[in-house]
Amino acid sequence: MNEIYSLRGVSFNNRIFVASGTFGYGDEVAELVELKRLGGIMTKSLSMKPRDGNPPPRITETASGMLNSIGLANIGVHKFIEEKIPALARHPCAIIANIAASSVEEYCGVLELLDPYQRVDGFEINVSCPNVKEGGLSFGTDPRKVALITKELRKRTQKPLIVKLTPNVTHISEFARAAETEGADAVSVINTLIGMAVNIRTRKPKLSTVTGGLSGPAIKPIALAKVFEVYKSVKIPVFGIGGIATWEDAVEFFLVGASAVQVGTQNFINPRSASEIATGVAEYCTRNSINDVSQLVGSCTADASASVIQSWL
Ligand code: RRO
Repeated sequence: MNEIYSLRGVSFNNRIFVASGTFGYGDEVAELVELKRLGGIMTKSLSMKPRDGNPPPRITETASGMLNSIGLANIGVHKFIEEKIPALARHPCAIIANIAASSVEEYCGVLELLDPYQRVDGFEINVSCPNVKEGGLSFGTDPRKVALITKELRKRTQKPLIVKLTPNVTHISEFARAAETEGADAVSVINTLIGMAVNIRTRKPKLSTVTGGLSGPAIKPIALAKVFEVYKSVKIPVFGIGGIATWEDAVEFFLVGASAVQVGTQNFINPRSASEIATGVAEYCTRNSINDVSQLVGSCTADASASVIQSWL
């Protein structure tokens, strides 16, 4: 079966990617994972200057999920260019640079610095970090800002531009349409959901920032509904993310309309999970005489008009 997936002229090994923030910059786990079995690596979000992130504790486990409040800790774009791009040169999978910023100017500046590097195959624009005071959700919850950021970045690159959306809004489809209208090639659906956990002995929140972003299997049903909503609302491809732990989960996302998927939290349990999921999806297709995953995309026979979300589409 044909596993290659293309977006704006860039070919990916397959449709299974690893989600930003769960795979570092791609070099840390390279020796553990068969990278040619991945469509690509979404890097940890990069900002212009290095950031230490939020104080600990910034990760806590919950039932079927994980709460994080990393706060955009990252090495900064300059160190990424100097140290990581050379180390990624021989990786046999795509590298998508995820960018997060606190102003439109910073998004543009980081993208302009990275765009000339051939090793950077495309961009994922994070307008959905739940754990920073400036930028993050203040952009991602205003469709006019999502439109403006997309428009400005589109002028500055011919590479794939993927906008990563937050589920922490009423109608995510409104934001997907804003990104599509201004030239995004795809949207990633979804970033983490705002959540909270409390230590009953100390009566204090378990995270230093009180709330954090919930990920893992706990959010899969929400992510599926959001992907379905967005798929029904836009023509550009959707990267489905949210609690994918097995190849069966990935197939569910394809069926509700994802053209590609990202494996996130599961990487912390098994860094090989994405490559194993890629193999599982390929075997499922072969068993079912499916020549290309595109035949699965959106083929869930759900009647959108029977759904309560119909009026949002
Ligand atoms: O670094 C983080 O706290 C973080 C980011 Br940038 C994001 O996009 N999503 C998330 O759950 N955490």
